Amino acid sequence: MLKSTKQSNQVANYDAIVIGAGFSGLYTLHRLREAGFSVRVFEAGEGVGGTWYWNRYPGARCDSESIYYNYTFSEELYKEWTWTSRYPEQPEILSYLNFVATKFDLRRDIQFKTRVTAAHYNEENNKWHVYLNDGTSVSAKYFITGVGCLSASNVPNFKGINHFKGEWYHTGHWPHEKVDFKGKRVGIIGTGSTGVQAIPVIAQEAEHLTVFQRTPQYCAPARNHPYDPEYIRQAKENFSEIKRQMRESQGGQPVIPSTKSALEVSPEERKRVYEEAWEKGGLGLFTAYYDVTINEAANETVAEFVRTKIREIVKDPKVSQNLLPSYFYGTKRPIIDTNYYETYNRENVTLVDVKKAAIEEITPQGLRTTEAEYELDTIVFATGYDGMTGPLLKIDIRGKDGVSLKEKWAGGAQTRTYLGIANAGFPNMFMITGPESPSVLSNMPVSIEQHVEWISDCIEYMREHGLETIEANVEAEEAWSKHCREVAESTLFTKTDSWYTGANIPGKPRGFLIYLGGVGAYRQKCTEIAENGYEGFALMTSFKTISL
Ligand code: NA7
Repeated sequence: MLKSTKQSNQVANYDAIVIGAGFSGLYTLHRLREAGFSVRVFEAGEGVGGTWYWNRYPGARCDSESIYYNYTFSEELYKEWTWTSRYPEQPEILSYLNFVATKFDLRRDIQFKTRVTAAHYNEENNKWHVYLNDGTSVSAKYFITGVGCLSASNVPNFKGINHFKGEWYHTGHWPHEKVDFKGKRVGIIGTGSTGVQAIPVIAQEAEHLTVFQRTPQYCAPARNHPYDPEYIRQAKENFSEIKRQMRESQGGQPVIPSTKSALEVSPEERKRVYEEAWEKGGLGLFTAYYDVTINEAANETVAEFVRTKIREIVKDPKVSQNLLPSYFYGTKRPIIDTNYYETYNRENVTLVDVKKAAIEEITPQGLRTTEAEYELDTIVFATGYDGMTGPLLKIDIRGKDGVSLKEKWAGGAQTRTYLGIANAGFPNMFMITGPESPSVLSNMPVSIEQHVEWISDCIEYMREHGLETIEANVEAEEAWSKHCREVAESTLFTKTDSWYTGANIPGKPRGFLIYLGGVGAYRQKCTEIAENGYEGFALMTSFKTISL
């Protein structure tokens, strides 16, 4: 439709501006461009990949199974790409996304090495003015964020960090060159999904690895293995059915939810089911019974099963005691690992409990806790992210009347969105997997595709109906946020301090910004809203507002 044009003030104007060239941005570009819109993507990295471009730390891999961790919008693409193993490693996912970018010729509309610093809505011309870190700006009718939920890394503000004489890295900004741990005394802070993946790999190379653990974790073995070509052939043959099941499921993978309570079966039967899940590997413990994340007693049955495994695997009883988690199983990200607990049996690995003896300071030579000093050559921060709102609030986004997203969300305490896609006061702005959508508690590519398709269908609808702006109503937003909170509060998720609740970032208000109703139900809701002429949104032509 519209071609990119230069306005009189030389600002390039597009139909849509997209931030980020990960799974979200790549598909948005493809989809909107195919529909005839002019699109420009801005990406801080030097290449495509998003999360998988930045997270190059040792052991980085995805915890969704490969054959489900990909796009399903193109059967041809699905059939052309062949995954090598059950859980894809970072280099393979990055190759996949590069393959996608080449196949659909996406790079020509992506400006790399460019960070969006601000985006302001101009009510006079109904356009978004987007400011870039090279000092230039561009404008567009639609402003779409594909910034990911976990791209604002969290390096805790430890005293002395700038005086450390060795090297330090955050896992989310890992160098492109291999980091050499040979002969080094390495310290790693953090035992979330990232730390658990990195620890066994670094331990194999480092002279000594000291793990600084604040919260012990529940992990289950990944049992990763190369794919049998016959399994892959069948998956490709059953593409349509797999796609349907993923889209209608709870978590974005074709898992049939259990209808049984963990408490209605005998302890022997429960143990049999948990042992089977443990042997199979993956997230089977999480989905074994429907009430694991909603009932405390049911939850404790899984929690104790994992603790028993830890006691069996880790030989030193003092170390195994320090590794026993006590929060509700699954209310932090359930982790799948490869030799994580086993790594604590190595002679060159030490576990330090920083809940008992907190980190006081990073010293020039290493790290000091309230109890001891550790000499280190390298420190790895596997300390996670300011999740969900963090990536959006890093950008100065301002809607109507110059009100910023930061002001609207009042530091996070008042975070309200409509469907996790739109915000009242921010016309023609769309968030892909924004706060209050299923996002990180689903298989991300499935949720991303659903948002991209919903948003691009909406933009096509606007064009067909000659509409100028679309904006969420305050009432619709309030109702959605309330529903989102009610669903979360009916589970155990809100009872644990985690990055899901914002508790990992000092001063961040507590909230739960993930929709737990499941991707199938959520998709249905979004579809109904669109079919009802975008219920809950105000749609405006240049002449009048149509409120629905
Ligand atoms: P996570 O899951 O947020 O883990 C961060 C880890 O770092 C966790 O063990 C934290 O302990 C620890 N941490 C954070 N700040 C500190 C301080 N100040 N002192 C000591 N320890 C600290 O991030 P990941 O990168 O592992 O995973 C993020 C997501 O990526 C994951 O959930 C998947 O969805 C993919 P805590 O548990 O807060 O006590």
